[in-house]
Amino acid sequence: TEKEKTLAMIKPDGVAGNYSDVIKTAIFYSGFSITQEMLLELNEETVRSFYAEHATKSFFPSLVQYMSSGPVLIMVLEKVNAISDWRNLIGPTDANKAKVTHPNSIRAMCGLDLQRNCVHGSDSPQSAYREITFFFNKSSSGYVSRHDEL
Ligand code: YYY
Ligand code: MG
Repeated sequence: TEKEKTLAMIKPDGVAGNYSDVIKTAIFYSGFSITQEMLLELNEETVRSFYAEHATKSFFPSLVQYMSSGPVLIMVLEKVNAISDWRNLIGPTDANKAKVTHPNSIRAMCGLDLQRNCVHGSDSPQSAYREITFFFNKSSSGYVSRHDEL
C-alpha cells in the first residue's frame, strides 16, 4: 500500500465549461492530493505525441484537433491506488454511455460525448510514468531514480 501517482487532465470542453473547480473538489473529496498542476494550450504536435498509441485510429485527426482547441488543466494526483481509483472516478470513455451506466462519474456529469469526455486519466503504471514525465520533469515529479522507471 504505497502511494501512487497518476496523470489527470481536464480537457478543452471541461475547462471551457467551467468544470475545473467542481472536478478539483471531487478530487479532494475522493482523497487525492494534487502535487503538480499547470494550465496550458497543447499544440497539435504535442497532442500527436501524447496520444501516439492512437496514431493509426480513424478518430486520431479529430482527437488532435479537439485536444489543441483550447486550454487544458494538467494535474498529477497522488494517493494509494491513484491510477485505478481515478479511472473509476472518471468513468467510461464515452460520456453518453457513462450517463447511462455510471451516472455519478465525472465523464457522465461533465462530459459531452465520446470525444469531448472532459477528463483524461492514465490507464496503467507504465502510462502514468510516461505521461507524468511527458509534462513534468522527473525530479519534481518524485521519480528520483531509475528504480522508479516501469
Ligand atoms: O483512456 P480513455 O481516454 O478512456 O480512452 P482511449 O481509448 O485511450 O482514447 C483516448 C481518447 O480518444 C478518448 O478519451 C476520447 C477519444 N476517442 C474518440 O474520440 N473516439 C473513439 N472511438 C475512442 C476514443
Ligand atoms: Mg487511454
